[in-house]
Amino acid sequence: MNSAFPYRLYLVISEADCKGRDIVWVTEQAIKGGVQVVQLREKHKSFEAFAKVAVRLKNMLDNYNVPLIINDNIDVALACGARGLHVGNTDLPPSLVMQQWPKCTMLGYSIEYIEQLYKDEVSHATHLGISPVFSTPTKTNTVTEWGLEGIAKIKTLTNKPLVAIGRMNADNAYGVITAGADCIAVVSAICGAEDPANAAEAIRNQIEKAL
Ligand code: TZP
Ligand code: MG
Repeated sequence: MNSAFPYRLYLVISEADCKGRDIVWVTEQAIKGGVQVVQLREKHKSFEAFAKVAVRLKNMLDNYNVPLIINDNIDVALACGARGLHVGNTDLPPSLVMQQWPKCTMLGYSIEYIEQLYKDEVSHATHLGISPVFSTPTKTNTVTEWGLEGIAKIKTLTNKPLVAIGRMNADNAYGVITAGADCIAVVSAICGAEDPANAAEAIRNQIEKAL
């Protein structure tokens, strides 16, 4: 267990992922099922709309002491009082995030190709996304499909906590943790489920079994 990143199940969510249901409801159900950290990832909203949903989500998450991470928008993160930010390899680099927001305590950085691990930017992140472990219709503009071998390889190159993302579900969670991931991040297997609490619980159970 990494004391700086003690989370095992991570929900990545947008309003569009929730099949017409309220994002705060879906997220709260997911927490009841065992989700421990939440990232709001809104790719097509105005600043105002993004910030509004972030504030609603943050108010609910505070009741559970579950941290909120904002995808790739430092202004929204600051506006809603989020715990942290997540950036990819074409976003604001981690070193500049920390310059602009020195008090950011959770900074995720997506590893999309192996060369990133040989550069200094990774040192500024608090955890790394293995993106994607398996290719997924949820995000198609990806570079490397890491697979289980990729998780093991990345683990030899860094001590940062590793968050596996990309088609994660209850069937593959056990193998992904066994391969070396510290945490599993999920969009559709939870947000798209009829019962998000049950879906989260099934994944969390597989994670706990693998630990
Ligand atoms: N980054 C890499 S894969 C992905 C993101 C945001 C989407 C994962 O979605 P799903 O539905 O859990 O495969
Ligand atoms: Mg991005």
